[in-house]
Amino acid sequence: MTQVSRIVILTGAGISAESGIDTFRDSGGLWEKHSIEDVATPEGFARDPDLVLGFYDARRAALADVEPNAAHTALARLERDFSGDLLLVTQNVDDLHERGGSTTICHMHGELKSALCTSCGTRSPWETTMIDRPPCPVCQAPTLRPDVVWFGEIPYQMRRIEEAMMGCDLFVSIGTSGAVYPAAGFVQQAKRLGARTLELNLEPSEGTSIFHEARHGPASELVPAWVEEVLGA
Ligand code: BJW
Repeated sequence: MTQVSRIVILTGAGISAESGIDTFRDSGGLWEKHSIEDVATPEGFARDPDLVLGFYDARRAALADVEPNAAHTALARLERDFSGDLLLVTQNVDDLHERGGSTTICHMHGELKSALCTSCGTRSPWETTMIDRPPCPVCQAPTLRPDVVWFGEIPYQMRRIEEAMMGCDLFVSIGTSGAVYPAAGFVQQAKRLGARTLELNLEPSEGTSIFHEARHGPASELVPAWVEEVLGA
């Protein structure tokens, strides 16, 4: 592998699949069991807040039963041992990158373990349930919602991501179907800016032909092998 000095990594649900967290669009995934319009839009939340709060409460509670896998820990090793710049951008709302040992993570679609107050706008760390309408730790209003990015909302930290994309020489996409924008457009953006692009996914994603290189297989195998290559170069 040629020497690289600035890497942007984008991860999606596929990196957490082998830890036991359902993906969205695979067979048996979350969108087969729940309607996107009902649980992942602001309109769905306004229509039936109990349904949405219950959906995210259950997913938050389920985090207690899963552990990071070899792909998460390999990315943490890369962060620790890589001498260049690295930004890990995840679309995932789970905390497996943190628990795998990564420390600098950009959660562009928010986090299950965070609450957003719709009254005062504060984002607070959150471990328990929201369906019982607990008060916001800051303004006390019983108006918390999951701090996740639904369709039609603007993802977090877009400026930070764009800045990192501008200077990167390698963009790597791991475990994402490439079906949701703006993340699905990062590969084109990176290419336009002159970066090399690599896909690591179980199967070809929607945008697989855009990447300079695509490797297909389970993240727990592909990611540690790729990290080994980068650190050994
Ligand atoms: C493995 C594996 C293993 C399995 N190893 N791999 C028309 C055109 C363009 C855009 C739009 C459009 N109409 C509407 C839009 C915009 C819209 C959008 O993209 N819609 C599409 C459906 C077309 N996007 C938005 O609304 C976004 N906001 C926005 O655009 O704002 C405007 C703006 C942007 C920027 C600047 C200024 C303004 C917001 C999108 C929010 C997405 N939210 C969700 C829910 C989050 C909360 C929650 O978790 O419930 O985010 S939806 C869901 O999809 C979740 C995920 O992060 C996201 C992506 O899914 P992901 O991670 O790719 O999972 P899967 O299941 O799709 O794929 C898993 C992959 O893993 C598969 O490929 C497997 O093969 C693989 N895999 N096992 C390796 N072991």
